[in-house]
Amino acid sequence: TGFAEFPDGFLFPDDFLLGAATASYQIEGGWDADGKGDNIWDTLTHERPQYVDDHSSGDVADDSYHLYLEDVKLLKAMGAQWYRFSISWARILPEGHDNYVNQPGIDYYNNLINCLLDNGIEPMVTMYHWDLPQRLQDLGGWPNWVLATYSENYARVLFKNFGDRVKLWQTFNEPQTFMDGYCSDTGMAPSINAPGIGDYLTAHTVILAHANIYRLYEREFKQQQQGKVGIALNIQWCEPETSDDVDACDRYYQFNFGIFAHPILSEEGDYPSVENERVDNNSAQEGYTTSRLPKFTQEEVTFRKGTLDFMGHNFYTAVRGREGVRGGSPSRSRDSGMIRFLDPKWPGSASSWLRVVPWGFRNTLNRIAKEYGNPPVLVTENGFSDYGGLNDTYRVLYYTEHLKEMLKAIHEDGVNVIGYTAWSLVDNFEWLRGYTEKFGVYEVDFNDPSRPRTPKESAKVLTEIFKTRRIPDRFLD
Ligand code: PNW
Repeated sequence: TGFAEFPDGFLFPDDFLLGAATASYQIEGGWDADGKGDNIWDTLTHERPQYVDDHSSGDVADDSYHLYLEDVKLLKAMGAQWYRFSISWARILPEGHDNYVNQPGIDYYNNLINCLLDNGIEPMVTMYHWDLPQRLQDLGGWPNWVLATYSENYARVLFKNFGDRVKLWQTFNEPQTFMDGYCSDTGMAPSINAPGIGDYLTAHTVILAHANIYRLYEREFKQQQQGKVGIALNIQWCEPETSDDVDACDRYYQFNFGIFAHPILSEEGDYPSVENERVDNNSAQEGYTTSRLPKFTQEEVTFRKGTLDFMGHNFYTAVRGREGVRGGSPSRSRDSGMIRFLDPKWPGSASSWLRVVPWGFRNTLNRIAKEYGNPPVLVTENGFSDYGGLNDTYRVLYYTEHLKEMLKAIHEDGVNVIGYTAWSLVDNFEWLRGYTEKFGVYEVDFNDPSRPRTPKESAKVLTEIFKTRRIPDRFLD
């Protein structure tokens, strides 16, 4: 039975949450306001501005540190039921440690959270969206396992101060992406060139930290606060080049999604076996006495298994994959033994990596459901980049096509997706691309000190969808 025959299938389930997302460094500005400490993106943009396409920074960005009331107005106007934002660690703990809490930072997020709740919008907090306090980077950053303890201490401050009102928590945003900050000296902050080593050490610490934070919540807060804790993992759908390349795509998935999901959700509670085997073998061949992929103790495995109330998933695009070895020695790419490339037939965007492949979304949601026992999934990012303009026809199509694929996964395939936030509420600092690529559904004028926000066509269509809770007929085939 074709979906088109069941237009009601394009309705959102009654309790399904619809909203939008942002992240602290990308929108807040106020980089040194009221006692905030430096983080690794302050350092990168100030010391190595040439790394960013337009040599810009998040010093002011959308100035949401001062204009958060405007952001809440936009959300309210859209009919958003929830808002996913992240907390800047160094705004709360300028030194990274919990010995000193910066009260103006606490006040800022209290004001934002209270304003959201006053407007009937449920807050979801991401604890870490890539802006590590510089003081912790000075100690080695994520490759240093002591950060699994320090991030638990940071999380305790957040639960204590905000947990009476915040019920949805994500520990980490896209560790697959920010681990790249430790495998290239021209990449994401902190741009440390240790491929095939720094990235795995980062992943290891993040997995330990995630479990620490989940168990901390369980021990000290959950009974009283009744919230949920998850993590946001991204993955591109991998479409095999030929039927001989299915395994290559499977390894792509295991090396980039399984690396985090498997230790948390699988029966073994370990890295995917194919990853353990390949990295151990390559390491030995390369002359390393110790595998570049760290090992978990049995105690850690037991402690960690099942530390997830929902799976956060960020979906943007797809790649094609085939068997083959590419990448320096050592590197994660070489370890995975697959070659990824982009299909020129897939429509593009302003971002070199972002091709529009909506069916990949349905496939990915099905894959997650199958592999991990159909956990509740919150889609916490999905969006499209262009170079700006209010008539963002391609963004409108991106959203409507992806929402349709997601609804098929829900209604036809039985995948347990329970919420969705569009990336992003507003145009913002797009990391190494600066302000050259736009992801917002609201346009922001970065040349105007008051940073006015203007709805694009996509904001209007999402408003219609959020309010009618269905895909408008004109977007149905
Ligand atoms: C996400 N990919 O990063 C981040 O969470 C956001 O902060 C960012 O602004 C947004 O997507 C757009 O880039 C991604 O290669 C980076 O598939 C790369 C990919 C996906 C997400």
